Amino acid sequence: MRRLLTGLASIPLALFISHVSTLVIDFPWGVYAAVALAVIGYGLLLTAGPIRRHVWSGLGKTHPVDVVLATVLITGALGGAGAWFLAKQEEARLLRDHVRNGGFEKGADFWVPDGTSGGGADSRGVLDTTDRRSGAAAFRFDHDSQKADGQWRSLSQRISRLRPRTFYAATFWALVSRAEAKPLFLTADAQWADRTYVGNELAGWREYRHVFNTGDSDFIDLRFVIEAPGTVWIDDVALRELRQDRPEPGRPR
Ligand SMILES: [Ca+2]
Repeated sequence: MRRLLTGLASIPLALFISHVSTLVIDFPWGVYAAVALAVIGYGLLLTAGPIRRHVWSGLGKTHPVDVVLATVLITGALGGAGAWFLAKQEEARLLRDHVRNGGFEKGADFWVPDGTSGGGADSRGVLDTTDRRSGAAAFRFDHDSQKADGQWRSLSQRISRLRPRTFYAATFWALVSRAEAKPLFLTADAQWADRTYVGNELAGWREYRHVFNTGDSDFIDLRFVIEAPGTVWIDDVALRELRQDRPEPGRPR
């Protein structure tokens, strides 16, 4: 009887662990643990005393074919439901946006203005409620210093609980005005090595995409850096995991 109850209890527990592990801590081993727990729970259920007595020893003797068929059907249905649940969960994970306040609707909350380096870049970063792509606000950089080492301003957000060795795509919308070529870039690595620059066109809001791999790290700093004269607005910043079988390295950045 205890085995029957343990078996019954372990299946919802497995669902709960799986749910928590993907949505709250984003921990892939949690899903594997949940699957293992569900399988063990089902095994306990099938071999529990009451089931053994009534099904395997009772019905199994009088209607063996029916019992085998029913077991196969139930196992298949549960397996299918489990696979469907995991697929849905994977889908939800890939849709999840990891950026907080990416549309600047809560002002500059969660964003860190890193000021200027080198001392004295003529540069400002403010919230703009007039020119924006969505909602009520966007973030605007005004930079007047000529391009030179250390003459930059940045705005960043640390994003943690990411998966190591995983491809992510950061997307954002930008509007550029009175700017020199390549006034601002987005980077996600500590060395600022891999950069996605905005153009200097005056063609209205345009979406940009920066694809990167987390390497051994489980966090990144998503950082916008302005380093050439111009005014650049950014809005609707988002970060989503890419399907691991399709990192889309060939897409334009
Ligand atoms: Ca906005």
